[in-house]
Amino acid sequence: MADSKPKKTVFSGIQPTGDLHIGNLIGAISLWVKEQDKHDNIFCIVDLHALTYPEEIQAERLKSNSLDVAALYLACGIDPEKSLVFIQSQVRQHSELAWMLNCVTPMGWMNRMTQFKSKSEGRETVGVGLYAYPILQAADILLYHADLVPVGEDQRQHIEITQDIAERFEHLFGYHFTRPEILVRQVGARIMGLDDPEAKMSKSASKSGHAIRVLDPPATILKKLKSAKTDSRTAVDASDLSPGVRNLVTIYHAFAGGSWDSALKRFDGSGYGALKTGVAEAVIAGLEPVQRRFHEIRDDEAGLVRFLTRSAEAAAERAEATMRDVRKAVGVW
Ligand code: AQP
Repeated sequence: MADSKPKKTVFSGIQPTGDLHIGNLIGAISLWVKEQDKHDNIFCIVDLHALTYPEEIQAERLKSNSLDVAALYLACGIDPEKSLVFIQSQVRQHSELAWMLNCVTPMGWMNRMTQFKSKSEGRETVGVGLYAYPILQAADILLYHADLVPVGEDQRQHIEITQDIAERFEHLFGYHFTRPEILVRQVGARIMGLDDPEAKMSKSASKSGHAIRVLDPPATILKKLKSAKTDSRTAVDASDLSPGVRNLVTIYHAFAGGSWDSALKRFDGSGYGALKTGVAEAVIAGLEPVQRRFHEIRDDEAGLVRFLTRSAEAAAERAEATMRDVRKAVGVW
């Protein structure tokens, strides 16, 4: 008998601010792929979010980065038959709802956002857009009445504020948005920098040894892992992992599959040289098919743009259905 339970709607996205790294892959995309059969999936390339660092924008580059990210989604295993994949700026309703949510979100809530604090640190000028970033993210999610948002651990506070914004909107205007829940991996929800295991691996970090890019060639991956920071010991002690060693075992576990215990057992007592080589082998083997598919998809740019435009039209239909009711609730035309 067919399962009559309606599928849950999943929404997530990545900003095209640079080359994706294995943290994005492990923390977010792998979770999307793993769960995609079960749900109604919407995966977005959130280019409007990338405008929050306007000094770093080069228009042509941003457009091409968006295509790279879309090709990577598909190369990593997002199936267009099961998931909607589109570029955020092609669906204008995201900006429209974001404005309405800007108007209902108290500034006190935004002042508590820790990511704003870290992302604005050291910058001479910080735009209002960076401050309001979580509100645009809330609009992305609420527009499709998403039930689940699969993301890395760093996004938890943003999903919580999305629930609060939905509640305040309902209180003010009587319109009910589905309250989204966060979906995170048990292991690998926060991959740390190779050069600094206390800091999240990030696209925008500039040091070359910080992140493994999804498109890094094998020799680069090996080199980066060989120089990953560990600790003053020489061999893995499974009962007492330092942050750097834990990060490496976590990366191995994400690529090799199997249980956390089997990953630990595999390296317990191994020297750090063997650990790093073992991790590199798993990462290189895991990324090889992704890189191959990426180039096949990306090389047909016209085909990719056609696909994304069609998907954006389908997304816009769903978004417009929400916005018709939202406009009515608010009293705008
Ligand atoms: N280090 C990480 N470990 C696990 N998950 C991570 N994510 C990001 N870094 C890690 C998850 O990847 C998704 C994409 O996030 P984003 O591009 O929208 O923004 P971000 O979180 O700010 O990612 P970056 O890589 O750090 O980019 P920049 O440097 O441009 O800000 C999210 O689900 C995120 O949790």
